[in-house]
Amino acid sequence: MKTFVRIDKRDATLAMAHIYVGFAALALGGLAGLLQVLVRSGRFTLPAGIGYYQVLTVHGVLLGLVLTTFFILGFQHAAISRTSGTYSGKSRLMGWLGFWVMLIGTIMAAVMILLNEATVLYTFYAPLQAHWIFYLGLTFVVVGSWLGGAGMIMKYVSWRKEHPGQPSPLLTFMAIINTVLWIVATIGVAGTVLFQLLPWSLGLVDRVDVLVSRTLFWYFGHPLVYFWLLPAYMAWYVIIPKVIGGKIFSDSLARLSFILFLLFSIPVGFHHQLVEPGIDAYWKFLQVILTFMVVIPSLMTAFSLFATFEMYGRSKGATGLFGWFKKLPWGDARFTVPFIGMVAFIPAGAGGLINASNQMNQVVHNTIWVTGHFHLTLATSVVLTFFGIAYWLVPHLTGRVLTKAMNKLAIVQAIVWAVGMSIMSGAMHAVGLLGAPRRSSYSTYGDAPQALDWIPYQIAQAVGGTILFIGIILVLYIFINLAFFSPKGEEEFPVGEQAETAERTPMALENWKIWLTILAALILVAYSAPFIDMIQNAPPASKGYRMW
Ligand code: HAS
Repeated sequence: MKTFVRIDKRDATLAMAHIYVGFAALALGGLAGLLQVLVRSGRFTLPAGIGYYQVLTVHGVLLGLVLTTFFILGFQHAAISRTSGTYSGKSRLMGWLGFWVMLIGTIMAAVMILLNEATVLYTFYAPLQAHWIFYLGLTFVVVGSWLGGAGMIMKYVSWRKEHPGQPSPLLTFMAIINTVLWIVATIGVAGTVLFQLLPWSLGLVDRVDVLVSRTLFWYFGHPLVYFWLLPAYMAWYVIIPKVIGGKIFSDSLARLSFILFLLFSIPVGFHHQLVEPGIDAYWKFLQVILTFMVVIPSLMTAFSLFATFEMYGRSKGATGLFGWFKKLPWGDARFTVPFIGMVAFIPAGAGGLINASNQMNQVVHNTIWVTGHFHLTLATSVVLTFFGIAYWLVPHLTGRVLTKAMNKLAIVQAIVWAVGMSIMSGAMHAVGLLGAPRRSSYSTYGDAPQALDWIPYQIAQAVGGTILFIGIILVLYIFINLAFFSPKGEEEFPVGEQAETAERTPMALENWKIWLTILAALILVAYSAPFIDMIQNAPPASKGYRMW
């Protein structure tokens, strides 16, 4: 018998509030992206004195930081309420406090960017300096996310008290791992903002140590990308099996892969700093090895997904190595949209391995290849999966249904996205190998002799980017329809079950003492000696400069 489980209305409102902000950021950030590719083509100039880097900052902050953080927190609140039960008043209050603090911080940062007082790109590296209100806004966003995370952890703790000796629901466990990962990672960015960038922008200190601030940033920056990825993996492991009518291959394997992400995603930030002086080659080497360790849980995920698809296909009579492929529900957007994201993750992950390999990194670092890499990982695999989630989550939360027409349009949207991104990201990868720099506008290198060779690729980027913008209009249209206009009804929040043949989940996987101790040890090994070294041998700090 089909039982319909609806999330409590109050929890649904909390989750939807986050998702509205996320989609508003998508609309504005997407528009900024379109302007950027047009400027890079060398055939378009921004009106009204708006600067290229200002638009680039709007794009990166809104899509890389605001869309992701708000969507992820909204999804995780919903996932925990769905699988561990309705939030207590205290958890929900923390959720709301977190939401408002994050929103206030976002508005503060956004206003400063729009006033051209914080044109520092989404990585806000020193020695670029922004207005202090921008840094304070970022602090609010981080603190707000901690409050929201605390609400989730409170619910998890109370569930475990009520169910002693039982493993927590898989989706809740995954959301909690991602929350812990985020809290540990954001300590780095909070450190640089509070102790370096804020005092410096307020004029309380004259100079800032650039290497220390970049190191603290990348201590946060790499786990940040897994904070984006893990909610997509939650959908791939737990939601997709249910949508296709199959089973989760193994609950234990899924939990183990999330634990490995928690352990190995943090002590690897140096792979973003491989060409930076001031860090001993030994520590870079160690962190490159740890980077290859963090690839393992992704390979486990690929294995588990193939197993789920194959088990399902065989149960439907498929034979041969790839017979299962034909049995998958291609007409269902809840499956097809994230599946396109999975396929994109194969070349995207291969690009990541190239980046992480020290010698090859010398070729691609700071070229637009890296931009191509994160448009495949974040802007395709992750974002398409988020869209795929939104197509059932939004109607579930608003008490509506995903209609046949919207389902069809969602598949068209994903195809448009895949075509636009293949052209744009493909051109970025290719011209990156020819040495085209990232983060630079045509006007800064238009006279360089080699820039002539880059022109066809830049035009391709503009074509791909324009197609992607059509994709954004489509997804916004679908979102508004699902949130406000589609018929009232019951849309399922799909949650998969483990296959009968799988082993029981060992409780050691939920022993936080073990995992947090190993995590702390790994961070100390990877970071303490190089960090002491940086401080002891610090060069004269930089006074900094502004980009406008
Ligand atoms: Fe990365 C730079 C290395 C993954 C995002 N990365 C970036 C930046 C961003 C980013 C934003 O080592 C730029 C930061 C900046 O502004 O400077 N990255 C890696 C590695 C991985 C990786 C080793 N990155 C990601 C993910 C991101 C992301 C995920 C966002 C969500 N990245 C780097 C490095 C740099 C870097 C260097 C610095 C470059 C430089 O010099 O500046 C790995 O995690 C990738 C592992 C993935 C796999 C793929 C597994 C495949 C799966 C799909 C299965 C498919 C199925 C469907 C089942 C091994 C799970 C099959 C169906 C069929 C029909 C076949």
